[in-house]
Amino acid sequence: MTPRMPIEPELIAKHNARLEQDLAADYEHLGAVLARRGVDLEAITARIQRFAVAIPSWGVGSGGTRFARFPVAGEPRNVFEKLEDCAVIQQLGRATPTVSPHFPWDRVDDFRELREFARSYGIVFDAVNSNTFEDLPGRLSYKFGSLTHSDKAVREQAIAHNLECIEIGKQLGSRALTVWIGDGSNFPGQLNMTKALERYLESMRVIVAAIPDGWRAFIEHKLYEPALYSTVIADWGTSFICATQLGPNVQCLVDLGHHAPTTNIEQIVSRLIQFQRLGGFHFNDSKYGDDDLDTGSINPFQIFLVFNELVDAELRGAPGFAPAYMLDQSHNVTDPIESLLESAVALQRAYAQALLVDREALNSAQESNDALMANRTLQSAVRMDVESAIKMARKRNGGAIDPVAVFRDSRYRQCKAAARPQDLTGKSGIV
Ligand code: LRH
Ligand code: MN
Repeated sequence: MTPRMPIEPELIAKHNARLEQDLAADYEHLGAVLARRGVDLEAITARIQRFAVAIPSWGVGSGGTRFARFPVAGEPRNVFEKLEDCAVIQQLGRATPTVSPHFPWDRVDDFRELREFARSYGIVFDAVNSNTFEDLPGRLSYKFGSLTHSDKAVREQAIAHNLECIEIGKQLGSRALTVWIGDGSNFPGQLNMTKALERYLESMRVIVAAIPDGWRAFIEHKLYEPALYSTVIADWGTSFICATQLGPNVQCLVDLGHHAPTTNIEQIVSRLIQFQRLGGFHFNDSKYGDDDLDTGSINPFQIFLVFNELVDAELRGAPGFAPAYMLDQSHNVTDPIESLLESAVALQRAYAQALLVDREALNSAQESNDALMANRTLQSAVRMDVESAIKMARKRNGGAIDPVAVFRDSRYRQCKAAARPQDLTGKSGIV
């Protein structure tokens, strides 16, 4: 069944026809440059074609901060409209075939209908995200925590929500549950930090016991926010210890924005790979805190260094290496569809450049402590212009050579602004 296409395929073909000749010339040039290095461009392009990252369902709406949120006209009002927009990103970019949903934000009455709706666009559901950081009317409050709350009734409510997310995920065809909790404290002395982690493990054991065969549970750590003094799952070490305590199907999820600015994230990634606990990523970028900015928009070298570890693991066949790639961003001043298109490309770029690292030269420089040559080996890969390889991979996957140009020319956003009337008065909050 050919998936439904939200954008006229003829428009993509018209745009590609104008760009194809230049692309062929650039691609041939890159092929010659890489051939001189003994690298087969076709092999690189084939790997880029297989690269995939999940779209966060909450990412196609406008994001905001605690100060304000400035909605984009025509933004999605429910999960069905979110999936339509995700289908645009997949049709034009051909690197985002899955969507990671969040509950209760994406709750519907009939999850099988939702699965069918997604399938009609060729979209599949990725890891489900639980939410025990917001209160629902008539429910116990998570003000002082959820899975670690001192009140057993609140912990049981949070556990029940996660069990429900697993049941929903089964109906949607997901194969993982991501558990991020904001539990922590704002004052020294407010929380018994040992008891809090004991309660976390006690609660997670119930959740993990309900994880179906073939599924994984991802623990997402975060340094701070909303808790501003201590966070129960604050860093990769705590996440790793908990994963090893909870079972082999429990792994650590690395959200790039969840670390102090100076943290060496690529080393955390190499550790989690080494001990087979790297569950996956929430890719984004940041300058200060958990800014959830577009991937590669602030520090593209950071993303490259992370992919340098991932490609090394992929090429050496690291045991248990199967990271789930997802974006987790908040689009406050751009069109979310354009930002997600560009962010998927930023990941393809980092992946392609990491594939160009001369690993033999790097290894001998490292073994002979030739620091300059080792760093230069990485620098020469990250300096490679791989745009034509990414464009060729996208075109061969049936996408647009210039997705943002086609998106703008399609006037999709303007059409949706008319089709999705809503009040654009900004209220605060990230989604
Ligand atoms: C927490 C987080 C988590 C999501 C939320 C939307 O900061 O990264 O992954 O549940 O953002
Ligand atoms: Mn995240």
